[in-house]
Amino acid sequence: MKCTICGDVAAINMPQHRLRLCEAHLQEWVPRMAQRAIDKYGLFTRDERILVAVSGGKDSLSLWDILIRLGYETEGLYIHLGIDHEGYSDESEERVRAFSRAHDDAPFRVVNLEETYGQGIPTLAHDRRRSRPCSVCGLVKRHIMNRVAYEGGYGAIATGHNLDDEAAVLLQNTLHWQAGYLRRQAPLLPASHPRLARKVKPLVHLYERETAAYALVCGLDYIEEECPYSADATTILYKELLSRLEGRSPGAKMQFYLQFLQAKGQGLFAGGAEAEPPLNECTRCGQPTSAEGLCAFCRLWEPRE
Ligand code: Q46
Ligand code: ZN
Ligand code: ZN
Repeated sequence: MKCTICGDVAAINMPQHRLRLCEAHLQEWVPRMAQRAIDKYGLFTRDERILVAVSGGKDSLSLWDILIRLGYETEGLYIHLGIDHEGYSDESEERVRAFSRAHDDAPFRVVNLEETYGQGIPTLAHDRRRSRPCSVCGLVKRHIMNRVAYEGGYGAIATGHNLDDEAAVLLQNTLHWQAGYLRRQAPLLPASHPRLARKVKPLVHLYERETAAYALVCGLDYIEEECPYSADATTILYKELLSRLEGRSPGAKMQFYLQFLQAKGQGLFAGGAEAEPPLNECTRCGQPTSAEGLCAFCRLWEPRE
């Protein structure tokens, strides 16, 4: 198998693009695809500082690497969730540190939940009697990302969601006709309040296997284990279904997602948006909340009666 551009040994075959690329050309092509998404959706400008949410996994570290290569001013944010299972959180943090060292000491900060708030996700979820820690975790991560972005004056928070992630969410939202979610699903989520940061996903045009190949050829040292709580069987099933479609018809996944964005741009889901509830300021942390008094994050840490 030969690289379509230079004829060298190809590292990846991408039938959906009718393209096979060698290691060197893959390292050029992937950042170019990200840049195209940044420009197409107006995710951010060169004047803005970007906070990159990094987990230590291949997608977020690839994203950070790509944004550095593209010359954007970035800072990594690692949230240590206190997940002990096989040292998951410690190991992940180590990969983020190693990435920074390998990239001329790229700046990053760590927010350690146990040190800052006294509890990690597993015990917090257990105390709050949540059967799955992910609902608590999502809330906590969103709050911290917004806080750090606001305090640090960042233009946007970038996450490593790829095309496979977005297509799986889209399939799920479509099968359940979740109009509200469909309306909000986009590569750019605008800031709805001055204290909430814009959320952007520069890798939405890239398949998971493309970011994985990129991480590999760039020699990124990422954590291969998934979070022990991440085995969400439904998402895995949706990804499998889409991959089967893709196998039969290369590009199916990409068309499904991109044509959804296009249809949305043309007004699909435009009507019927529920009015956003008015936002109050949390009396403790000041972050906007639809609740009166404390926001959902601050209520999490309240002692239970
Ligand atoms: S980190 Fe947190 Fe995820 Fe782990 S506990 Fe669930 S939400 S799966 S992206
Ligand atoms: Zn080549
Ligand atoms: Zn609060």
